[in-house]
Amino acid sequence: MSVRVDLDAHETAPDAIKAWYKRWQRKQSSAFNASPSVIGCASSLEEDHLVREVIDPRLSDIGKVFGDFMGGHLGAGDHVPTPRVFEVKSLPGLFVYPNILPESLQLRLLDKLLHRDLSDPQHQTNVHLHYDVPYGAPLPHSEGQYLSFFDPVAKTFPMKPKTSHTALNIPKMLDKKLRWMTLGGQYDWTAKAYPASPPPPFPEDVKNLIEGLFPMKAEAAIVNLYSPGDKLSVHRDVSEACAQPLVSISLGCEAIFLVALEDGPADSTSTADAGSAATTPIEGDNGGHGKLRTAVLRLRSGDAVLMSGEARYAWHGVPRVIADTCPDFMRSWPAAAARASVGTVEERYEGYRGWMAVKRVNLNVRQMFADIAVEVEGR
Ligand SMILES: O=C(O)CCC(=O)C(=O)O
Repeated sequence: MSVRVDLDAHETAPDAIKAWYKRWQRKQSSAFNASPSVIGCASSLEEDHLVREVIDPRLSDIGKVFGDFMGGHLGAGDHVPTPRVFEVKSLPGLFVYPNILPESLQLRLLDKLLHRDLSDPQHQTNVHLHYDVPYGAPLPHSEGQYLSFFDPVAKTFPMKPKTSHTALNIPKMLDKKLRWMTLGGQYDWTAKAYPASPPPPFPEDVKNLIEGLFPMKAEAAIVNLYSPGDKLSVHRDVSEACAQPLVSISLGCEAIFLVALEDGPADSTSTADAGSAATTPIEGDNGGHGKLRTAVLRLRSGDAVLMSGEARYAWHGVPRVIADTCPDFMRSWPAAAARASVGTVEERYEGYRGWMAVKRVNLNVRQMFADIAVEVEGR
């Protein structure tokens, strides 16, 4: 599949898709439980009318990829499960990897994203748009790493509004205000484009993890942060200069993830392979177009979703983050699982114990540029 230069990053979703998203947004939570139309509702995913299982040979070496990320060892309780991969029948190219990341790796990924990468001044956040975000001095012996914003010392960092925005401090920023951070390519949400200037390097360990598991290069990422009540409107990601897959990793509270494509006038796009339960007749005015092909996924901590092929450019959004669903092993993060004793290194995050119990963090990784075939000159 080649890059779709015809797609406009500023275009909004067709009315029928917006209406479908709204219907899901208004549903009672019970609709997300044990519903036959929601993929991932049951405690384990199995082949059914919505998904088919596929084999991904690249995952045969998954233990090594995880071990490298963890600096050589996984946690004592972690066995590396044989990863299972499912393709959504209605949207070929949309793959779900349920529970692919072991628990200790999920915690380590949070550490890296939210202690190390969030406090790296090269990475923009939504808060930077309105405030001068303060940083401490680089930590000694840490190759440019700065003090985590979760450290008690960061509470005193002065934060200046750039415009007439209300006063903010680091705890308030972490509690609710922080909604996204960018890694690698620093996506400009207003221009809906990547700046021409060279991006900061994509964090190498996260890059190796993503590239070891999925068929893509990790060149840009958006780390989305949600609290229950937050949502992400329906949109599509079309600003990358290539059609390589995009991967999305969920940590913390569960969420409902909607994906849809509107087929063109009835006879122009085949829906032959679509699971019938996920083929929705358009309701309301859709300009005379055909059908929606949809998928509703319940994403849990440790799940990954890969959007490739025609699903790479599908409309998608998060209408709901489900309260009280953060897994037990993660609820106390950034504090240690057991209460840390006074004076220990672990104790410094005690003030934020349980922060993650009411959060969902989504690591959404993209390849920005096409793979360039290197021509080797003959002699
Ligand atoms: O939070 C998610 O699961 C999806 C995020 C997303 O769609 C995006 O960052 O473009």
